[in-house]
Parts: sequence; structure tokens; C-alpha cells
Amino acid sequence: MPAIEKISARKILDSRGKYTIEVVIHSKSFKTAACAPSGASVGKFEAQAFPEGGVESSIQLLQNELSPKLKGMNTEDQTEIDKIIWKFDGTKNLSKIGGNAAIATSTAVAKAESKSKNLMLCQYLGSNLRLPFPLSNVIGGGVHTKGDSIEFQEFLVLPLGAKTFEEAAKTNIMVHRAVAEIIMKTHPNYVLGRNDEGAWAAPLTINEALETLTKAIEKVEEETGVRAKIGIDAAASELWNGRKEEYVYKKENKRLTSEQQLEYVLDLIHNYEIAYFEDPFQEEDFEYFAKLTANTKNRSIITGDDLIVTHKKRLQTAIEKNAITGSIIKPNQVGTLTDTKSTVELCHKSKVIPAASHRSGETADPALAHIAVGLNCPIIKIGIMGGERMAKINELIRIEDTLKISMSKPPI
Ligand code: 2PG
Ligand code: MG
Repeated sequence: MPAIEKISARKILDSRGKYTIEVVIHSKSFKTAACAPSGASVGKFEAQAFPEGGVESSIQLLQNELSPKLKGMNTEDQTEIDKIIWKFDGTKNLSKIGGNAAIATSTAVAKAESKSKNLMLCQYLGSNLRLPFPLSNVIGGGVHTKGDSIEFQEFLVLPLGAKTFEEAAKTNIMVHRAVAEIIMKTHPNYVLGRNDEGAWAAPLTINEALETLTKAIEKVEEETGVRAKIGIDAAASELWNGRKEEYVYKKENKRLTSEQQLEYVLDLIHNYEIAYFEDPFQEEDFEYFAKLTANTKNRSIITGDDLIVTHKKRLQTAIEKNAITGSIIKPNQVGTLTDTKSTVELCHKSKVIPAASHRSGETADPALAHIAVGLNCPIIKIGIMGGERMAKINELIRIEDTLKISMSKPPI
């Protein structure tokens, strides 16, 4: 139960080479640090990562104004500390201090408390701990990929048949490798590169990507016996032309109305057995999310990311409208651990599957692994390659090895 002596912050670089913030809580006996990630496909309703003045302005405010307010407070008082952060900020979207400064502070407080109790962060955050299934980006497009990339942002793998986390992580790596081998055969003239999340970037069509991924999953299942399914994050807000009310697929040269998008998504789910579908519609369209959900019960986890932005109120709306069966949980979208926790609690209460998620611009902070386990999220959306993704994967392997806990029940 350390008392906060002061809070300091510095700017560090994220995996995209952009500045982000690291916050350090100083107490008498030790210091704990936490870093915040940043998104590229940012939801309109999420907390603003940095204020007008950028990361420097966050640091100044945090050190000169917020730190004195939190001085002397006990790191046990997470809820109270998070309340003070909101009160100090005074805006609806944390635009004064920045959502990234807020979440890094909030997480560093929890780390300090768990350290003082000699617990792993996940043990401090929750009970009945289970390991999440890693939902991982294998082929990438959208705003995470440069050039003439696939319109959907992410083609993911979900290793539902894995018995341990380590086996699940290994399965995803094997699928990632198999995809490269297949593309090298089908398109021998391509040079393959990796995008912001370590997914393969290749000028494939949506169908080609799905066929490649299907073959790769089958090949790996033949070798290992581990069953896996495909997931998609369409990040459809990025495709949406609000003025014309249509989804624009530039590369595929087509424009779809919401009704046509619904048919298209249903076809994909049917043809490729897509077990997880994130943001199939733009971030304000609860209605079409609900239509899709009504048509896909038990077949695919229809998940809101930009739709929910980890906000309890938006989740409540989605629940009332039966719009989703899954919700992305990105702590920096909402700004504090207390808010993150209460959104996840509402998910559990309402049988919505919470998927703890990384951002496309990440740091090596492994906290997300603990948040996923501690808050009982059966899915963690995380990449396959890259040190900043591995930091979380390896942390989950450590948690599995240290606590000897089992996997969550497969979410679908
Ligand atoms: C998403 C995320 C992570 P970003 O849309 O789900 O994959 O991307 O961090 O750019 O919002
Ligand atoms: Mg998303």
C-alpha cells in the first residue's frame, strides 16, 4: 500500500516510431512505470490520446498539476485516484491531459499496488483466473498497411482448439508462416512485408486473403491437430463515406449500401466460417450491427470496437439493441483501469464476450496480458510478430507457467 510521493513522465517511442508517454509512480520503496499505446484507426468516440500540445503538454500537466493532487494518496485507492484524474481533466474525452497519460497513470498505480502486495498484476486485478485465446492478425490491410492494401484491416486467426496458451501462440505463429509460404507459391513475384502489427502485407483481394488463410489453417491443423478459425476486423468506419452513405472498396472497385454490406458480410461468414467479425459496419450504426447479430447467433462473434470504444454507456446501448456479441476492450480508449473494469463487468453480466486488445502502435509494456487475465477476458487480440506484441505473448506464457492456470472456455 505505498503512498504516492510524486508522478513523473517522459516521452518514449512506440512501435511506429511515434511519441507516446511513459508514466512513473514514485513511492518510498520503489518506482513503477507504465506506457500507453496509440491507434491508427481511431474511433470517433474514444478518449483523445494527447491534448492539443501533444505528448509534451501531457507531461507538463501531469508533473506540475496532477502529481501534487495525487501526492500522498495510497495506490490501494485505484477508484479514487481514477476519479481524481477525470475531475482534474474536466473534459468528456480526456482531451486536457490526454487519454494516454490517464491510462498510463492508472495502470502504473495498479502495478505499484500489486508489487507492494507481492502479486502479479493479473492476480491483483481479479480472481478465478484463466488464460485468453490469442486472436492474431495474420494478413493486414487498411490504415495499418502502406500502399494498395486490402480494404479490410485485419485477417485474424483464433486457435480455439488449443489446450494451453503456449500451444495457442505457437499455432498462430505456424499459421502466419504457412500464409507466407502459400503466397510465395500463388504469387511468386510478390515481395512480402509486414505491416504495423506484424501481419503480412500483400496486394491480395479479400477473397484471396481468406482463401490463403483457410489453406494455412488447414495445413497447420493437419500437422498439429489444433483447430483454428478465421476472424476479420473490417474497421468499416474507414471504408464509410457518410455523405453518400456507402462503403467504398477502392481496390475491389465496388460501393455497397449498408444493406448490401450486410449481405456481403453474411456471405463471408457463411463461406469462410468466420468465427469473429469486428466492426463490420461504421461506428454509429447500431442498427445494422443488430441485424447482423440477429442473423449470426452462435456462428460468429459480432464485435464492436469503434462502435463501443470501451465505454460502458455505448456498451449499454449496444446491449439494449442486441447489436453485438463481443466487445473490444482497449484501456486507452476509455482512459482509466476503473472504467475498463466496469465495462468488462457489464460485458460479463450481459454475456457479451470481452476481447482485450492491443493498439496498432504499441510499446513493450506487458500490462495488457495481465488486464486480459485479471479481468477474465476469454480473448486477447494481439499480433503475432514484433517485440512489442511478443512482450504480451511471452508475458502470458510466463503467467501460464507461474500460476499453472488453464485456458478460458472457448468463446465460440
Ligand atoms: C483495431 C486496432 C488494433 P488501431 O482497429 O482493432 O488492431 O487498430 O489500434 O489502429 O485502432
Ligand atoms: Mg478494430
